[in-house]
Amino acid sequence: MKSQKEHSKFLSLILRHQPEVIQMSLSHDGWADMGELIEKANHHGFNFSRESIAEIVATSDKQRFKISDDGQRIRANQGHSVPVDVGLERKIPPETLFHGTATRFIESIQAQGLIPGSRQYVHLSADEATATQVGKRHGEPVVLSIESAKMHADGFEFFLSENQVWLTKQVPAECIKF
Ligand code: HQG
Repeated sequence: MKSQKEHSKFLSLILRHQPEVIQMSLSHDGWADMGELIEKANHHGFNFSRESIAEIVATSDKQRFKISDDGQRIRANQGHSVPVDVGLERKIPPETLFHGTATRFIESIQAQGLIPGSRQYVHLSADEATATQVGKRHGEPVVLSIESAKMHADGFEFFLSENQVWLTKQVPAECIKF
């Protein structure tokens, strides 16, 4: 039987990256119908119920998902590679934000700055500990300090997702402290 973590990762796959894996599509604002999701995921060996999804959403360490007020739909709060508009809140960032990455990417980041890769945005955090955890996913972690207030003054937009992840389209190398 698959673990709750495997089920959570599968929800991330469907709601952020590849809904087509189970022949679903997301609404323009990122929602998936719960009933359809449960039925189609169950055909792919993932045994979801409304109760088990509610538990994953409630216990997600990063609060990755949100269920609509009427309980009929679910979406990811951030992290998408598919082009959806979750209505992110534009916000003035703090002086400094952090980005966790791996040592093997540093040379390229020094040359290009931070780019979103397959995702819609570059992901930043307000605290260094979170950034270290994110970096560890890719290898030997390094935490970069981002001059976010300076970027904002220069016209870059910042957004804060429902689950408190800071997002921006790109970070020029000259605004990164290595
Ligand atoms: C790196 C997780 C070379 C970037 C986390 C990162 C996060 C470059 C990797 C969220 C580069 C992309 C996102 C450049 C950026 N050259 N490498 N110019 N610019 N990179 O997974 O930020 O647990 O797409 O440093 O907690 O690691 O899934 O992004 O290492 O919030 O909910 O390219 O995903 O959340 O990797 O992680 P990712 P990320 P969940």
